[in-house]
Amino acid sequence: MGVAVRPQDFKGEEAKLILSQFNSITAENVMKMGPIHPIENKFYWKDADEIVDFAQKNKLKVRGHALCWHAQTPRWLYVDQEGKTVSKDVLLKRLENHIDSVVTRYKGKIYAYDVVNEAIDDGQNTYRKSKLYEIAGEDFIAKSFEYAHKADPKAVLFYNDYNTEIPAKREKIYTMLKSLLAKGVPIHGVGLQAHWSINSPTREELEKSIEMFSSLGLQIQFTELDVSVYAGRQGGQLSNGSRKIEEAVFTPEMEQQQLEKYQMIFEVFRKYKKNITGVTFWNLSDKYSWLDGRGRKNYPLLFDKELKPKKAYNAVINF
Ligand code: 9MR
Repeated sequence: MGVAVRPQDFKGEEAKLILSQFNSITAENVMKMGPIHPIENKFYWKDADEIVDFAQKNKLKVRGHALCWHAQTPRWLYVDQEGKTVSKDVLLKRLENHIDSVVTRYKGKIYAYDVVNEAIDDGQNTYRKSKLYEIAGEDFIAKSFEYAHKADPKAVLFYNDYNTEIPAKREKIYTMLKSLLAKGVPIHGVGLQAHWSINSPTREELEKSIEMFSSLGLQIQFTELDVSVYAGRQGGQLSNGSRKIEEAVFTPEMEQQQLEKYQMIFEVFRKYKKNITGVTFWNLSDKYSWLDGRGRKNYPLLFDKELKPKKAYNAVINF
């Protein structure tokens, strides 16, 4: 059971909560390419090291997140000194250097990686039309896995995405994974992000996803679990840019609906426990969640703003 953390969570009450409830951590942001590799020949390791050191000291596992993602990439990755877009060859070399450096540094300390994050399109296209795709086509996906595997053959490598319970997107991810496996690409698992809400997914949608991805022989991890208290699919996308957070109330209705959703989710997780090798929550408590950045306060986690267990927590652990 894991949680996405920031270095500032390693102090005081937050640290105690992490250590009492979780045995795995993921860096919410500080291991992404932008923060860790801001300039071509310069890495900024300090924050990522802190995450790994905290885990080592306290015997926690670490999931690495994320080696290759279209968002939070540094600008230098795509352009040459004159500012012109680089060739596929150059882009792949840069990607290899990045992946190799990160995976080698943390070899034996990070047991699993989200190697490629969110490469599939939410709309009509198969692949997301990202800068990575524009320059390298779909090859950047297989290559990323090969680079990671070469750097640490023991690391468990995941493809990670959101909205994996929506049939059209699930199908596209399934087809891509199947073809990567058929080509012998070293991919061991699929990360289903699980940015969910009080009204989605349904039990059927969730079970179907687990069954489909397991049928490929891949292990499954739920990598970014939270349950928004607002209706609608939340997806995994970035904030709407609004900086002002309106203090919305966590109503008894929200509390009840969220509790029921969490209860259903964990019933399904237990039913498929043979296929699921990890569940990671995206943030620790309702005191801070990335969802707050969408303009209104959200309450998506199992611990409240005072870090106390919510009713949903009891619903999850008592079965
Ligand atoms: O929680 C992260 C948030 O603090 C960042 O601002 C955001 C943008 O980079 O990324 C968030 O985490 C994302 C994760 O890395 C990948 N899946 C979707 C998550 C929520 O956007």
